[in-house]
Amino acid sequence: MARLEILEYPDKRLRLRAEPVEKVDDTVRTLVSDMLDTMYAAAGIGLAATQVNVRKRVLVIDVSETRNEPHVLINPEIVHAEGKLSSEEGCLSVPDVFDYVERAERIKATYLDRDGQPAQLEAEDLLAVCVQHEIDHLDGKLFVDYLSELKRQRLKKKAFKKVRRSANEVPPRQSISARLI
Ligand code: K2U
Ligand code: ZN
Repeated sequence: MARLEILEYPDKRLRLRAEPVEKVDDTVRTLVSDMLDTMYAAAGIGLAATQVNVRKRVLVIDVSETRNEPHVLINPEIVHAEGKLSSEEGCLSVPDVFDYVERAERIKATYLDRDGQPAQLEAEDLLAVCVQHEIDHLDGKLFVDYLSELKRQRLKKKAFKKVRRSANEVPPRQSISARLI
């Protein structure tokens, strides 16, 4: 079981659309285990394969207090949605940004489970919001895309500054002699 690197906005790979899983085999099951490891380690309640740079339509969720009731959805599709719910969202791929997003209050989704068997999930409230948030990731969409243009411009500017700062912090490639004391 491994903890995977989580891509962070504005990484363009977060914008790639994930492809359907053709066969739920051991490779997919290993990915699911690693995604669950990564989600729990990051204290998240959901994680999509896109966030760990894997372009497969796989997501994991655990909204339980006890952190031991995982949902694994492969090739998820929302087949029914109703109601409206505005709730504060965050994202492991957009650190330190939290804002309100309106989504469907209740959904029904079809998917394949870890054994490749067709299944369906009826969800409401936080679980419904999380499923929609994670499926957005599989479509290359982030929750910040629902914010106002002004908010998006501000957080984009801040994110690019962070990327430039971290690039400058990486020690320039030095000759060996320069590294000797
Ligand atoms: O997709 C993710 O990044 C995981 C989200 C799932 C989620 C977002 C909004 C509404 C419901 C679920 C995170 O788990 S949100 C919570 C969070 C955010 C940053 C750091 C830790 C936890
Ligand atoms: Zn997210």
